Amino acid sequence: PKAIHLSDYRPPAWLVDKVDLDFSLHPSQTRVTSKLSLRRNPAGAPGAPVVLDGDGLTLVRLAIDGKPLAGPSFEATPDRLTLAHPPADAFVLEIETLVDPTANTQLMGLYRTSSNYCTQCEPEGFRRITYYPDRPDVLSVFTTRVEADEAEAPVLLGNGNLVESGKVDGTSRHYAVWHDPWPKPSYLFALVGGRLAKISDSFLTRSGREVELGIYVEHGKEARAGYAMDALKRSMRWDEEAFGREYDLDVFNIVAVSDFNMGAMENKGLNVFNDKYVLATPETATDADYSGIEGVIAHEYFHNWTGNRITCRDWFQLCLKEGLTVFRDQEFSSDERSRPVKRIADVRALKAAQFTEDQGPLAHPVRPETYREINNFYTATVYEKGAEVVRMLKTLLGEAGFRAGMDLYFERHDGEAATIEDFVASFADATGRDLSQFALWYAQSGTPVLTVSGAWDAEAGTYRLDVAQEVPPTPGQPTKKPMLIPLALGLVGPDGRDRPLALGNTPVENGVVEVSEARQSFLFTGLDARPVPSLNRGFSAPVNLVSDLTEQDRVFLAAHDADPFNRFDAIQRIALEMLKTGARTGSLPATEALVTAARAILADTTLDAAFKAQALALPGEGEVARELAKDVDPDAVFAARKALRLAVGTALEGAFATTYAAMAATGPFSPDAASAGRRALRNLSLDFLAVTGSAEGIARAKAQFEAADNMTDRITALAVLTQHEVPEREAALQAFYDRFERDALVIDKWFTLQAQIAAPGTLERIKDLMLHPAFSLGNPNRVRSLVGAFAATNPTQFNRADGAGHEFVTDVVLTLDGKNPQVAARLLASFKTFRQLEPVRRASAERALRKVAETPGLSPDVADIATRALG
Ligand code: BAL
Ligand code: ZN
Repeated sequence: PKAIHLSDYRPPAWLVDKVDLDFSLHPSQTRVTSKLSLRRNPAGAPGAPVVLDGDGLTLVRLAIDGKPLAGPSFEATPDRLTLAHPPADAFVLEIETLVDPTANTQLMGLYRTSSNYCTQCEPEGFRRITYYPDRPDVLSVFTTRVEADEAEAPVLLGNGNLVESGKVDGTSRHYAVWHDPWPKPSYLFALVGGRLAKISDSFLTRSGREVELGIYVEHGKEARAGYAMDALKRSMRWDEEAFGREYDLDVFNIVAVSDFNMGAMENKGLNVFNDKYVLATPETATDADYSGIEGVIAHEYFHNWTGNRITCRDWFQLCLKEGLTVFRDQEFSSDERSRPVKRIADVRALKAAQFTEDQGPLAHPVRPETYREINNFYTATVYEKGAEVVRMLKTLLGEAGFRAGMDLYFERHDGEAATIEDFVASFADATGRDLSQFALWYAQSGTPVLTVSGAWDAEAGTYRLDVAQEVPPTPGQPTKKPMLIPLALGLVGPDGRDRPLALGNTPVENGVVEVSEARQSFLFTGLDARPVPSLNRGFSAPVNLVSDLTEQDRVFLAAHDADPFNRFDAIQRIALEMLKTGARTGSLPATEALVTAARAILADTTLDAAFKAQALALPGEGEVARELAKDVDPDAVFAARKALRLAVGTALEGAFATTYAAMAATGPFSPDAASAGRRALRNLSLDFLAVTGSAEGIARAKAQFEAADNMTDRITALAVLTQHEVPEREAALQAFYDRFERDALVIDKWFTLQAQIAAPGTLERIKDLMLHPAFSLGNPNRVRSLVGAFAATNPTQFNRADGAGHEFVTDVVLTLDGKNPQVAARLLASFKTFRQLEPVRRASAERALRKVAETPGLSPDVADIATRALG
């Protein structure tokens, strides 16, 4: 496919004032009639033809202002409908197409899932339903009539409010008409039809609108949707309080489906969800699942303003809605749970996914300037780094300045398709600040490296911080400009307390200095003793920090830093340095410093359990590899990590045993954050206590596995058992399967655990599991839980030195590409780190990628990833 460039943007030549859709649902021949009220755009190219997008469409009939159209007055191919000489500057175009939802395995457009009908239109799925100007800057008012056989689809849902429903006389069919008064782009269109159960509730907005809430699930799963409903109502209230945003329709519906490419979709008034982010009971969902549900429900709901009421001008602006909405859902979860623990979890995820992306061949700016396949840009950079950029804006402008900017953005752009420039200008205009340097965060890819060193002058009582910044080269961007980096920091005195921060006579506001030059020094004055600097507090900027802190400084910060994030970061950094040395040299350095820091954190009664669990969970193999950056031998990383786990587990055995007992549940299961934190710390202790593989450790895990009254405790115990080559492993895996075999979402966890076993037999095990009746290549959750988990979270086996892991994954990619290119491309993107591998594994990964790249007939999705990865 050819490259599309941001600089080529042109306004649409034709606008659609309203669209009336009529769907006659049928498993293989769904008839779609669309009436578009087209009007020439005064701002568009004069005299331009009408060119509508299609994708694999079959045209049945065409009419203009009611008159059938034939012959040379139009040209229709499966991928385009052109009226070279449209009759007037405004007319109604009627289009009838036929689509086959059952044959739609791409899960884009109209498709079937568990016999129900549903749609996914973002980014370019609507063109698989009917010919349309399928671009986000064409906003229209949609009215949708859906008709179906009543027995096949008793429930018929659309965007907006229900205006009419009834039976079709003399037939077994019925219909519903939905009207959405808010103009929207086609990517926010949705319909659902099927046999679904509903749980109902309601919400009263602050201005008094009564909103009917519905969550639709497969029959029998009603009892699992309660937590999602609760999260929805909390999200609706929070957006009113935190951003002044109120819901704007009489109905808000969510439908959970089991075949879905993404996590969920924010269609106006009709969110469609991967059921993984709706369904939960204590027996089937982990604490991570519960917080995932809360976060995704909030995210999709928050899109109603950031994405729907204000949408994107073009797909280059994807971060305008995604980065901002991730920021909003992170803030929501922080308010609902523990702010520091949420921040730690988010930064862990950011580093694992986004820093890794930034460091490899798929690196791209938060707002890309070119793409070949937009589906491949729903990335950690657009989403998570996009959220970090919004967070930095808030840090720079302060609470009030940030809110003023958001208010102005909503006021100016409601009902529009906006750009990043519009967004940034709202903050600049609301606060009077020049944000032109800041805007580089949207344009420059790569993670900045901030190198910091300190100089203490005892006589003058000053501490000088010398800061250098550099953004490494990334694809298409060999050189970079200095960024504006908000660096939150503290100077911690020997007593463990923060000293007041002053540069000369000027106090530092909110503890944030602004780094804006390639090299810069900050002279802090009025100090009574050499401080230890606590840098990038709260991870105020998404940078790689290189500092001259010693291991001793870090032990000190781990025990005393007033910033909880940096207490976490200090202990993690101690561990990371040990792991890097261990992986490079084959033997771990002395581990006392880590043990001391870990012991202090475990014993600190002021810290909550969730924080302790995060602080004591050693950096993952992926993070160590990313830090090593080149010639990585995943086996050496694994060995170093295992040795360090052993050292800590052995040294702190008594403390972990005490903690394990102390964190036992005291009452019935509750998914709240405090209870989840206790489970996390208890399960972390369980893991460390079993690290030697001792009979006692294994027996404890087995006992917990058998006695657990919730999925978190059961699956962690099973995870501990699967790491060890013991007879208990296979027995427990079998018992787990027998217990949950009818529950696909739980069986996904069973697939994942087996895909993660770091042993040579795993590849064969996965190949066998792909033949298991519970597995299906057609279902994205199954593919991700087995093959995706293998490629993304089992570095030793995916990167086997004999190349078998790479070859296996690319074979699956090629098989899958014919069915579902989006999921195939995602899977192939797991190769993004291959250049950091040592030469033998790097060569094997490259061979596998080349084989993909040279395969004829690839989808644009897979071709794009293969080409850029090799790039
Ligand atoms: N818009 C795609 C799914 C999401 O980010 O909400
Ligand atoms: Zn989103």
